[in-house]
Amino acid sequence: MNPTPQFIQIYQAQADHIREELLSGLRASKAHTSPKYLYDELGSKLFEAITCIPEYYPTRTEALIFNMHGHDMAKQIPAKSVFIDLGAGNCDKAASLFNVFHPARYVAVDISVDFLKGSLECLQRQFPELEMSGVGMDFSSELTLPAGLALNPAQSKVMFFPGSSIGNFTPEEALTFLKQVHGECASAAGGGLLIGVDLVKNKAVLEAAYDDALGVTAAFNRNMLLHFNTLAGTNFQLEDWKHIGLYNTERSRIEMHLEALRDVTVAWEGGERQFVEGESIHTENSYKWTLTGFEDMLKRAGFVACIAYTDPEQKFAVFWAKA
Ligand code: AVI
Repeated sequence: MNPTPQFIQIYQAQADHIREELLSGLRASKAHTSPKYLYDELGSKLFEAITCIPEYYPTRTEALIFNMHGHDMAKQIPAKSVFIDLGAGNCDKAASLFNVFHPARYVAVDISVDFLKGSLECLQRQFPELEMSGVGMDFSSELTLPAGLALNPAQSKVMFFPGSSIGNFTPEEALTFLKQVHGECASAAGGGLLIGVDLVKNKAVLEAAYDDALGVTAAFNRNMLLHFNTLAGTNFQLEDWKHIGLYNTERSRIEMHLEALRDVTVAWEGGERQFVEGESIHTENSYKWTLTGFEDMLKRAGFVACIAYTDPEQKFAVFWAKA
């Protein structure tokens, strides 16, 4: 067995393209950005801190569900499959399941191969028998696994998308994405999707999770302004902006915004945008699903059978969706 993981980088957006995307969102009448810009180096660390705060229940609850139901899941999920981890990050979640699902191969996909390298090489030393590959790609708008992976068509594929990351897609984007996932894992060899989904619940519980007492989520959101300054050359000042995390009941989503505390002019080379006090930049949506609503979407995406595993309070669900 080759003890060195294979790495493939598909495409990295160019600095000019990123700057133009950010500035066009800033110029829009309702200013907005893509939540992917929350994750610079500090933003990723702040997100890790969020997963530890008492109010942010999703990470803990998902881990509880895997503890409670992992062995039942393993009866449904084909063993000796290729385990494809979408948004693998530090690979910890998938690694904690290797001894439950016994995959034959592990493919970790993340926006940056550089970020994956350290974790995957370390993981390979822990699991020398398991073939591992890292793929650097932004699959949020298009998911096609690279031919360079040389996946064996006779081997089943299990796609893994934990953490309720699907909540950061609009329902339309989520359906398109799930169809692409289905296209990747459907084969005569069997296969499917293991996905974590945050469920609709009491507004106060949701809002506390996205506006915690310690202010970690506020720091995570406001840090995007510093990232913006780095990527687009803007002159955002942290003291002009406050974090907002509110549940929009009609749309079943948490909305994060950055609200101007006073009239502010944001400038960059060749342009500027004025904000009046109280005006905001919409930085993230985090959709919450019902069990039936999400199952319905999985079926519309092409999955033939679904099992939902939940915690006793039904805060969160992990679906196994058979392709
Ligand atoms: C990554 N994603 C699933 C998180 C969520 O809950 O939507 C991001 C996050 N935003 C604020 N807190 C956590």
